[in-house]
Amino acid sequence: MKFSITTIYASIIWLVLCPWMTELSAADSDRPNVVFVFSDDHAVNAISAYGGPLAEVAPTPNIDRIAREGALFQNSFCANSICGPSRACILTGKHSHKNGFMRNDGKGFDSSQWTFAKSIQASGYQTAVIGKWHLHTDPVGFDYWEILPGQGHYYNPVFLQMDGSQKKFEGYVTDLTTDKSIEWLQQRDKDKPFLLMCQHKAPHRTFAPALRHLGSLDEVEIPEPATLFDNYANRSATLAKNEMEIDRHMTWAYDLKLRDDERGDLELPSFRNYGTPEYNRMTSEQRAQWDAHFAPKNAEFVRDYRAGKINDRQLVQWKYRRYAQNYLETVKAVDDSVGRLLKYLDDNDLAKNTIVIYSSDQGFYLGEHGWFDKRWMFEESFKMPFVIRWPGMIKPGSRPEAMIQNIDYAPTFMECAGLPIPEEVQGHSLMPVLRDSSKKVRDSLYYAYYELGEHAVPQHFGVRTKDHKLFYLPATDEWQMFDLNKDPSELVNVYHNPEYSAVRTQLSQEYERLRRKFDAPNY
Ligand code: SGN
Ligand code: CA
Repeated sequence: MKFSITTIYASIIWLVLCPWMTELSAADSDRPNVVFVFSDDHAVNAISAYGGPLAEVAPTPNIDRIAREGALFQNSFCANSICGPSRACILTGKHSHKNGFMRNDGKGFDSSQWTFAKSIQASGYQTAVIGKWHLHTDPVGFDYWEILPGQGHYYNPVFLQMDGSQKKFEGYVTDLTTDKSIEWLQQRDKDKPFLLMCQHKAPHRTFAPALRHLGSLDEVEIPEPATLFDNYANRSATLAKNEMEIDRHMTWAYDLKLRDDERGDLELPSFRNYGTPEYNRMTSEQRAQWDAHFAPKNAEFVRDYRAGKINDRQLVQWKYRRYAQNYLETVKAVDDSVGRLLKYLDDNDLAKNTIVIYSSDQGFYLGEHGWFDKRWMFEESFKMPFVIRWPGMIKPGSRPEAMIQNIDYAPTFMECAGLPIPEEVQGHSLMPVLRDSSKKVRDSLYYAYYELGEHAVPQHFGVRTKDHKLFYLPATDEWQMFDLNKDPSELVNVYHNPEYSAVRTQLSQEYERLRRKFDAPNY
């Protein structure tokens, strides 16, 4: 290889300047820190600041504090309602077909591509990701990472270490993820801005609460959603073929916490049996606390069921109640985590110059349409919570109506850090909305779901505007269209209704426009 004199001089100048340039940006105290608290499957309906039907029975005071002191985005959505793909959209600012992580199939995130984390790290930020990652390849763009393998476990979980080893920790995953996040904050270089991504497994299936929260909602009546007994009429017949019903598909031991040995010879309609992986991981002390909560309730249920006191409808209601209580109790530790992180920022004089965000990879059904799980472009799983605090920038108590999407996070972080947004990024920076909550960033959203059959949800692709939603199901060549104002629960497909022909034309054109704009692949 030949080197010209100019190349050698340029290299020397670069070597001398490089550390100095990093120092320069590091010393730039105007650049805000970022604490991104991200959970898994946390529905907006289970965050009290969003004011849904569960707000009173299951308050989330710490997440609500972020909303009170900052902004709560009322129309925040994902681009693909499933875990790994949502995370890839966040890192890259691009739709799934562009970042390549289209489904949770274990293929692995291509970490050679651009991510905001890499850029921010290169610009002098200290970066860390701790907790659930679920992208199958090691994190890149982080000075420190400690992640759960795959979905991870709730009790006594294993964390993957940067040196390739795996370590098991005694305790509850949400608390451990928070402990590790705070430890990282404590040991960081205090002269540099930082990005911390604290990513919880909770409240993902199997909805296993922290022991200290077991029974905390025992005395609370949990309201049932109006569509708990949805019969799936007036929409695609595909909906009735789902495998995500509380009634037919929740498993007794795994989801509902009624073990085979507690059930005895009682015949109960069942779907699959996934066993009791979390219970099997517990120490004897942990099990004793778990059993003290569940065993008497399970015995009473078995007795009543055997005595014929529970009819089919009541059985669904019992399952809903059990599911919702576990889910909402699991959320409590996530809210505690937010409280601990906010306290750390307060105690260390960091609150003022730190952006704090709470979000979750997609929404979730809490009995709406009779479902658990996500995936569909219906509101409950399409929506993501997004609350953000940035003192001095965001007016406290803001409630922006702008339709935002997870592909917007990367460009927002770039602009916050004073960095240029690459041309290829498909999302928009939210800075205009953070400055002025009446601003919007788009008129319509593009959605694409590519999974191949889990929970029997077919692939579908659509557009949502402020007032309407249209999506296409290639497998059955069907279109579904909903009037979000008249029918917020999305119970009637108006695609073939002549009264909507003008809207239908306009939405179809918008859908095609977005597909061209984003260079979406054929079905
Ligand atoms: C697991 C769950 C599913 C869930 C997917 C995706 N089954 O497969 O119920 O839909 O994860 O969730 S389980 O038996 O493993 O609990 S995601 O959050 O990773 O997208
Ligand atoms: Ca998820």
